[in-house]
Amino acid sequence: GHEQLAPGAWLLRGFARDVASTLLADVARVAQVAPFRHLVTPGGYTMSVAMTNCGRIGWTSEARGYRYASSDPGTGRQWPDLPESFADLARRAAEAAGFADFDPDACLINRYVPGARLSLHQDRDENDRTAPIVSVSLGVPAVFQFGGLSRSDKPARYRLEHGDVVVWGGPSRFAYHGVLPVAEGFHPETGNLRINITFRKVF
Ligand code: MD5
Ligand code: FE
Repeated sequence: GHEQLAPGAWLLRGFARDVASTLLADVARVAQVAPFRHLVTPGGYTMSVAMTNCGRIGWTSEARGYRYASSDPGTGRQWPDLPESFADLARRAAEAAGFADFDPDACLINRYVPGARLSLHQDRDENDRTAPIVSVSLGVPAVFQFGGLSRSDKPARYRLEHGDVVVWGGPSRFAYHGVLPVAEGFHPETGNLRINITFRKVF
């Protein structure tokens, strides 16, 4: 079922379940070329979530700020190509939520161990403010916080499970959001990890 969380925000439960194994194999291939690493925020805090990217450009954080870069600062090499399985899923999910012809140029992969979290934030580093963000959850579940356009809006909570996809577009594109510390758990395909893949159109 397609559940509307707010204007422009659609939760597609289980949408990626049947391709999840393929997605995870492709995550592993990406990580062989562009290893996961813990980025440091401009505030000097090392993130508990490990990250890597694929596609034309990737999101990184450094002391001087957040930015999109066409090469991996960790290796100096270009980010790996967007796997076909990723591009196909992103496009189909966007379409199912009413966003035709989604053509992402950036794909951020987040890896959570138990206890890892993402504090409440907005995604504002993308130049294209009309395209949605498509997010795929894999592995152990997490509690997602979905707030409003003001940091002080009390967030709603949603449990996101293996294969769930959320499309954040329209007025929800700039809502505050976060991930509560991931609990100890086990998933047959990821062990104790949660993996989240986000597809974005930056330019
Ligand atoms: C995650 N990642 O579960 C989330 C999924 C990130 C991030 O937040 O920045 O890497 S993407 C959730 C998202 C994106 C854009 C808008 C909204 C949520 N929203 O309006 O709630 O690792
Ligand atoms: Fe975010």
